[in-house]
Amino acid sequence: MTRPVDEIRRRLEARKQTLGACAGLARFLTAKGVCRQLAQDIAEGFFQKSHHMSKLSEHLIQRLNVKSAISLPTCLALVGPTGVGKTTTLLKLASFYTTQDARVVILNLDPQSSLNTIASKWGLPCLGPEDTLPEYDLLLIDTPGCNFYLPQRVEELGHLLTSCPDTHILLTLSAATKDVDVYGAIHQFSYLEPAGLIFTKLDETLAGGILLNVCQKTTLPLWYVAYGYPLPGKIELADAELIAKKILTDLNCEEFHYLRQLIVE
Ligand SMILES: Nc1nc2c(ncn2[C@@H]2O[C@H](COP(=O)(O)OP(=O)(O)OP(=O)(O)O)[C@@H](O)[C@H]2O)c(=O)[nH]1
Ligand SMILES: [Mg+2]
Repeated sequence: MTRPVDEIRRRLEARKQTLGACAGLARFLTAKGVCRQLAQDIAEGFFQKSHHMSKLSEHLIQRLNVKSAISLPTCLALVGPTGVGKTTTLLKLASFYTTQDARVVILNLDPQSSLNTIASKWGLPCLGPEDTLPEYDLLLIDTPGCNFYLPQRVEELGHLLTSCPDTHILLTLSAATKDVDVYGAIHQFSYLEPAGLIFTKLDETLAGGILLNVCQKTTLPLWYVAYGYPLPGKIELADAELIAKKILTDLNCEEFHYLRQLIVE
């Protein structure tokens, strides 16, 4: 028969192990770019329920806000900070929807962009603001990058887009940007009332957890995630399961293996 004191000792030992594993998981998530408080909440939630690794992603999935069932949109304008990959992503979207037999037309509102050259190489109609648009299923609008900390730049962009009614504006952000500037961009670009977010450059960061952080800070849903270069690269409709998997399993550092040892598989 187990003595009560041994039982207490066993429970204390088990509790200590759980606390250690919980701290390990929180550290791992933080290393993956999840902000400290959220990482702690996820780790605690995980250890309160099943400790099975396969259940971990569920704790991330429930915190991701993805646009459900994107049917073919008719008009998308990509706006965002300079260099985040708007033009590249627009071309990826053009390629993605062209392979689904949509008639894609590009409207280039950025005189600096090299979009026209690539679009013509791909046989995609690429027009300027003065041109008459042909019939299309999907109009993709590229815009110039903008220093969003200067409100007048965002307003200018708004004026540029007034000629494009019924457009879903998608704020394009790089996953490899510091959280504070991502939040800054979301705040400053809210003037344009974006419908959702695109995250690019997921291949260039260890810290995909930024997508989770952003979902806690804004109600804007994630529409697309893009990674990979050269073109046509890769673009996907945002899918919570895939994003969670990416955060948990891509580009893992040693801490992940440490974590696996702590959690019963
Ligand atoms: N690794 C990687 N590179 C990317 C991705 N998207 C874009 N890039 C690269 O990022 C750089 C900038 O991309 P652009 O598409 O020109 O960015 P932009 O937002 O249109 O830039 P501006 O129009 O100047 O504001 C280029 O070198 C692209 O090849 C991506 O998902 N992954
Ligand atoms: Mg561009």
